[in-house]
Amino acid sequence: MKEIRIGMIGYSFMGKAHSFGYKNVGMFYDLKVKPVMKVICGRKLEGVKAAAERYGWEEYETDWRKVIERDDIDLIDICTPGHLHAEMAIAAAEAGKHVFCEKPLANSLEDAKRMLEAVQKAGVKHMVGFNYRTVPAIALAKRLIEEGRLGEIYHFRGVYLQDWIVDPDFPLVWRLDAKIAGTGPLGDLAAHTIDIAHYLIGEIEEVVAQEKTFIKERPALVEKVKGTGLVEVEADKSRKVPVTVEDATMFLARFKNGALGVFEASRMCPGRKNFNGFEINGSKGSIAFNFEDMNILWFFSRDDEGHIQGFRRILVTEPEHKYFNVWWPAGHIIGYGETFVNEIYNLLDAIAEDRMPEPSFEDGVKCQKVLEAVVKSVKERRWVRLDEL
Ligand code: SOE
Repeated sequence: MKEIRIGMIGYSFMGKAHSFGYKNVGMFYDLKVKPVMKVICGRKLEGVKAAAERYGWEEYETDWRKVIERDDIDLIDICTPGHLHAEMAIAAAEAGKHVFCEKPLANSLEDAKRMLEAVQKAGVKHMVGFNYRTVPAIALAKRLIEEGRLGEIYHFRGVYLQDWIVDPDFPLVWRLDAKIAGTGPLGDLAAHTIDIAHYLIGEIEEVVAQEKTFIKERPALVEKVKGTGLVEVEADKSRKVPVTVEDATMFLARFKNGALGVFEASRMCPGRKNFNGFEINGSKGSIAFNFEDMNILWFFSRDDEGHIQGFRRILVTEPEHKYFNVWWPAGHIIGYGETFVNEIYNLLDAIAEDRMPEPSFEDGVKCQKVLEAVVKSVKERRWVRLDEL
């Protein structure tokens, strides 16, 4: 069987999630190509060595350019913070490698467009890590909409809420530094909601936004390498540094198909741990979803007879349900990790069949345009049309 030899750059949260995907995909999916976890790359030798051993990579490296130059690597998987995505993806494309890049595609629309141009010029396959498209309940939402069960779509209401920085003593990690992350929950969380909206509803035409940074400075970060070589985060309370991204963002949107959108992303919502949720209302019905109950889709149909009308709770674990049917018997629910296995199957199968995976860098650029329009709207305090960008 043809091998796809992978070089992955980055080994923290997303590096671990992608490693979980490569390691398990062959156990649940019938593959047409064999993924080989060849080399993992990271800045800190102790950390990346420990990650290689723990996650199951054959080799480890601290210089990402050496990984890209190797002729025994077919696919480069970029799991770094956003400020490095463009340089790495363009170098990988120019070296003739397929590219899988975490979201958001880049920290600017200009960089995202350069990345798309590079992969198209190189003729390589490219995918962006919007893993939530492979949640079985979200795939079912797409099926119900495509079957016309919601009728004409009036509203998309999406929120992505977390609470991990609500403590003012939480240190200034990279996600709170604009030089590295680009934006705060806008690019990190709302990017997912925007992609889900594109996937389920269609393209956005214009936005108007507001944002706020509630906690304007935080303790400096002290990184300690743990015994296992992986990095631990500590706060140096004697030193305060400025937060340069928003803590919360919200925006209104008008979709090209006439639907109205409301989007919110915040990390300041005590009790909301990874509340990636949406509700869609149409002329014939509604659906509602929240990732913290990821195996459930709520569906209301006006076609039901009056005396039995109501939101039904669909447990999305039947063989008919896309992205669940390879896992377990009905009712044996799945979790966050399985969405990486599902998306990595999509990537490998597309490469095997010589077709473009979805979501590709084109979808990544579409999302980046909305992110850029939101930033512009906040700055200029006005509605911004995407065709202005
Ligand atoms: C933010 O904490 C984060 O890790 C995002 O970066 C991921 O994309 C999301 O799936 C979980 O939360």
